[in-house]
Amino acid sequence: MFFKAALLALIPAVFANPQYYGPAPAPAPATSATSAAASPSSLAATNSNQMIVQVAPGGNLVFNPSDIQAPVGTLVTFAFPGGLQHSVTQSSFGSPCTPLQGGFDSGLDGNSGDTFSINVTDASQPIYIFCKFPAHCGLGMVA
Ligand SMILES: [Cu+2]
Repeated sequence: MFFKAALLALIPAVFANPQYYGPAPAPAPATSATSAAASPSSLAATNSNQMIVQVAPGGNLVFNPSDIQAPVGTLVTFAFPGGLQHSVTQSSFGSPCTPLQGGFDSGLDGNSGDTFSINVTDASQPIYIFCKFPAHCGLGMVA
């Protein structure tokens, strides 16, 4: 219910959410994401165990939505727009534009239709992400 929200995140703030995604699967930018108990789904439709986050929708340097609460078992799938490269890179509170050591990182991806997914394995801790393309984080591309 959060995706598709017309969120024009004008405030480049880091939002703290009580969730933790755990170790990321190996970066596999071209995989289509389905959760274990789900039928195939497109990026336009989610099932109860999947949330879609758009990466730089419409060329805006944001993640949309930039603030979600995902219970354990959720597959959070980031959808890349193609064109300009972006990434989904884990950071930490206090260092929102610095990769978290040992954190996940999609790598820079400019291919339309590519996705990067993480599984929520612990909902007790927040997780922070940013785009590591030069300057994007400082311009507000955080979530
Ligand atoms: Cu970016």
